[in-house]
Amino acid sequence: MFRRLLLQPGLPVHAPTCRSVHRLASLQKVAALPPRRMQSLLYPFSGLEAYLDRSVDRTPFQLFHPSLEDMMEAEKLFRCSPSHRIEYVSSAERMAHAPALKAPEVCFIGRSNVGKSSLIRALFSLVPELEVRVSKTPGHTKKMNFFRVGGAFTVVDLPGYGHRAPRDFVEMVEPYLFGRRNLVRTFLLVDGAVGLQKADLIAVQMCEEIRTPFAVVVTKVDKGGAGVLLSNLMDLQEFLKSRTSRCFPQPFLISSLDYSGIHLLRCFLAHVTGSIRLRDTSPS
Ligand SMILES: Nc1nc2c(ncn2[C@@H]2O[C@H](COP(=O)(O)OP(=O)(O)OP(=O)(O)O)[C@@H](O)[C@H]2O)c(=O)[nH]1
Ligand SMILES: [Mg+2]
Repeated sequence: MFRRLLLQPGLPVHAPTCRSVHRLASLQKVAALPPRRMQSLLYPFSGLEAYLDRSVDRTPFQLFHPSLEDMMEAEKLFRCSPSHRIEYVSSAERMAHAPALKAPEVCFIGRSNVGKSSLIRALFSLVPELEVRVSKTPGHTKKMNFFRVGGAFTVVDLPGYGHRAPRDFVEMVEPYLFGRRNLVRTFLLVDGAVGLQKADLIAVQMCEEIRTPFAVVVTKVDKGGAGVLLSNLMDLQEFLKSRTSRCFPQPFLISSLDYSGIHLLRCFLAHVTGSIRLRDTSPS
């Protein structure tokens, strides 16, 4: 199935980057922002609502709407301590080489350059010493990279499909998606500035066929403007509603640049891996 996603073989790229903690990486800093700014950072869909026709049903976009307290609880999991180490485990080119980990696992998949590694880096930004490599050149991530979040869960950064995908992308990723027993959620990333592409449609079909439920993450919401984003979002929502049965109905809007939606996604990861018990997820 994924074979059709390979447009061009990959070339090695080496672009190590330095990291510092973003000022909005922690909720404590976000909570000090003016209320409207805080609201749109934590729940990015709320920032788009003003542009939306009154007839559009908002419900699917707000299904997962945890309180600030729940997000704070989730954030604790993304902080390192001697008893809760957040670390890179290993990389694997084949399923047989994937580390034997028992904790629930989530993985991030999407076109090359859609922002998978950047998202993982933003999720782990409270651990600046943890290196997650990103690059503006497509095809940067060549292997499946495993990151352990204490004993709670594992996050897997997968290589991208499409332009400059690794030559052996299919051999690497398909057996993982179909065979990894502890995989509890697949996150399919779609670029919010360009919308669903042909290759993404194949990926959605693929996600429908694997045992694990999946959710869509809309990346780069800081780019392209609200009109373009909203139009792409409505098309995506319509497509997911009519063509999927295993996809969580709410797309997660994120920007790894300005941290929109990162705190909400941290909380969702903590929730789907059974790492926290939520108090309330309905919109207030
Ligand atoms: N404006 C903006 N740019 C982003 C965002 N996330 C990632 N990028 C940029 O997109 C480019 C690709 O980012 P990566 O995170 O390396 O993408 P990837 O999906 O891991 O790519 P591959 O490893 O090649 O599959 C980089 O130049 C990032 O800086 C975002 O939220 N907003
Ligand atoms: Mg990458």
